[in-house]
Amino acid sequence: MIKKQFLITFLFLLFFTKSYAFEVKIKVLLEGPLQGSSMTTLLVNELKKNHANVPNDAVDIVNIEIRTSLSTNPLETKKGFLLKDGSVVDYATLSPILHFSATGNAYYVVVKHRNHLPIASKNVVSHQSTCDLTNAQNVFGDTKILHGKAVMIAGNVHNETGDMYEINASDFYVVSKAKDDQLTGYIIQDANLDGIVNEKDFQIVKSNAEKLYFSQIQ
Ligand SMILES: [Ca+2]
Ligand SMILES: [Ca+2]
Repeated sequence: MIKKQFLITFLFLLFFTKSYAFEVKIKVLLEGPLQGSSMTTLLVNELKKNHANVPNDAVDIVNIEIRTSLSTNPLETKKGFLLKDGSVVDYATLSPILHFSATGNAYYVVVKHRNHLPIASKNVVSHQSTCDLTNAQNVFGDTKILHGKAVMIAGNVHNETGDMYEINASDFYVVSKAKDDQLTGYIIQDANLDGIVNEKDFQIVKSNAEKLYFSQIQ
């Protein structure tokens, strides 16, 4: 009898205290490779050299952070492949639903990329919803609009400590040198992600460095 009561109590607690892992879908665009409504996938073969299970429509790798506030450190970070339509799939499982181990109803979402400025959600994003960062209304702070969509700003090709979240003269210097050296491959100076550093990258960085774009999210 005691055992039965214990079991009922246990099941009751299990049911009513059940917590779930936070899940979210992401939509985000990178300025560099964006052409019209989708992004180019010219680095896919470079990605395949160093990563397994790379989708054929992968643009690059991004990191997705969830936070309890935009001014605090990430609670958890997940790596994903950004696809040409702006969706993000899990790096390991390729699921379009990103499963975090944190439990909770809603978090801020931050997306980071190796040579674009970070982008963040203006509000918390609910469990099992889509965080659409291509809609400027959903984006924290100033945004850049291209082809009618909010984008992550390209050209942060020099992002060492102290210079990490700003596109400035250092980025301009770094891309100028890489252009002169005609660097190719999977390299940070390739602002438009087409596998070569040339005049196109130079112009992207020059234009954004002149505007001194920076990210309030670190
Ligand atoms: Ca920089
Ligand atoms: Ca390029």
